Amino acid sequence: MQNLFIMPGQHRLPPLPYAYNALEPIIGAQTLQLHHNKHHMSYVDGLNKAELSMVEVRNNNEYAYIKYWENQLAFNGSGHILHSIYWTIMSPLGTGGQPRPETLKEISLYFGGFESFKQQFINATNAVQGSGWGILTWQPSWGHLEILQAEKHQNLTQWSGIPILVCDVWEHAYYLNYQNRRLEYINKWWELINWNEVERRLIMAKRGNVPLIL
Ligand code: MN3
Repeated sequence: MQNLFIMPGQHRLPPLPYAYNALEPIIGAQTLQLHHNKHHMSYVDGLNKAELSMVEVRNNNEYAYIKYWENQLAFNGSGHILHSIYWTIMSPLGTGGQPRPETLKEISLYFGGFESFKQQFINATNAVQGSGWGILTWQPSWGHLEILQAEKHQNLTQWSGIPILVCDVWEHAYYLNYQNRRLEYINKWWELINWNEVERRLIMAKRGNVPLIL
């Protein structure tokens, strides 16, 4: 088992596993740079700030703003985790490969086939209301995969689910390249999926291990 303890306020932005222009032409360098260096960074900063503020809150026994800080923990913590996964489950065009055996097995068992899974994932992701995510999650409480939407980063989850494959459909993820054409972005993004990483994450999740994000 992992022996991990991140002190309050010590979260760090993980490096991208490729260059900012590596996902061209599907995701442009400017989009990727802003997304990683500005947007994701702001979630890391927001999470650190919330954790450190909660240390003060506890020390001072002053809970007037507890609702705000709890909201910040959920929003920024979930944003940090989902973006950290998002970078790793994409790969430069042409190197994403095909779905691997364990992934295909679990998808077939629950969704009745890969094409059914793909259609549900794409439709669910495209239909997210406002800013959010399409998420393939391993649900250890049921022993099967599930597709969920997330609004913002933290709403509409099933607790204990472990995200395996995530697609960011906040406008900042695609607007420079696709403007309002979210579905076109999702279909193109599909070609970037790093199936080896999806397989690795699924196998670890089934063992009860959540892969380290940093
Ligand atoms: Mn984003």
